[in-house]
Amino acid sequence: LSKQEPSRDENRVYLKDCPEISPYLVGPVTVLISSAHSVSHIQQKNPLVALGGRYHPPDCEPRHHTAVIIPYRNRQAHLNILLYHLHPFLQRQQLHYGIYIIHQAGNSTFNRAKLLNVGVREALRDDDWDCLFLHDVDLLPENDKNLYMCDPTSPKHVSVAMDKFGYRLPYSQYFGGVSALTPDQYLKMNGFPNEYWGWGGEDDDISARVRLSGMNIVRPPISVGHYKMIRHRGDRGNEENPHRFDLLLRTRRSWRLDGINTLTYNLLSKSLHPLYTNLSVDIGGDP
Ligand code: UD2
Ligand code: MN
Repeated sequence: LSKQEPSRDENRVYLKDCPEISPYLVGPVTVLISSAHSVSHIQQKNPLVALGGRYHPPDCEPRHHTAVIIPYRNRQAHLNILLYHLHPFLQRQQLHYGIYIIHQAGNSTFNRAKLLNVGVREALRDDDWDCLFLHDVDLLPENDKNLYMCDPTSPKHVSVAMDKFGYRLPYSQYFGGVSALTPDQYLKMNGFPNEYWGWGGEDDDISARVRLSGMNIVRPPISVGHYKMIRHRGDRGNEENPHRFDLLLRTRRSWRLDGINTLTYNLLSKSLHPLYTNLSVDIGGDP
């Protein structure tokens, strides 16, 4: 029996804490982007994943509670590949986790950062997560020592070495792809901008918010932060945002005025799928 606090979930038996370092980690993993993984096949391979894409280690009390938040529209094939890889990956890290798909309903221009704001608010309504992982649907981690846990002191940029950039950081302030924040860090920077409609710029705005709110960016070692991006074309409804450079010039003035404190949306549905929780949301459109 463990010493301190009782288990979070009263229905669970009293377990001892998970080890500091999971014994199940293997390091680099080969990620094959073969096409079809059916939902039932992924379910069979992950029998301990509960409805809504939720997981608790069966044999110890987890030290970390991570919500994986994925902005999403019309990428079913990518989603299935991600779920196929990510569920076993996260289980090897002995995390308590949940996977949230934030689906932008309707045909308005895609808005990745606003969807992430919605995801954070809804995930924290759902459970007491201590770490928010903001995750593109098409990025597959290639090393399970890339721990899906937060840094308690600083926002973490995680996808530091992607195949599409030759496994290097494209530029020093880059914050796209996958990042991780505690709820406190997220609140301190007033969340993410809501005004970036279409492709590009929102990641640089988020990066600027980190610095403007007095924080630094930390990163895992390049060798650990390897990702494969599933090759794809630009999506209809996510054309390059022509206003992104103008918006970025204003971040210094706008970050306190636009963010989690001004977020509005209409939650159309919340449904628990076997491998993830789907939130379909009306976030309005490009004014
Ligand atoms: C880069 C960044 C990404 C973001 C974007 C600019 C990388 C690896 N990622 O991605 O984080 O900053 O530039 O906005 O550099 N999505 C959908 N449906 C759509 C459109 C987008 O689900 O119709 C989601 C999906 O999770 C996707 C993400 O938005 O992975 C980013 O869009 P992208 O993959 O088209 O952009 P990309 O690869 O240039
Ligand atoms: Mn992409």
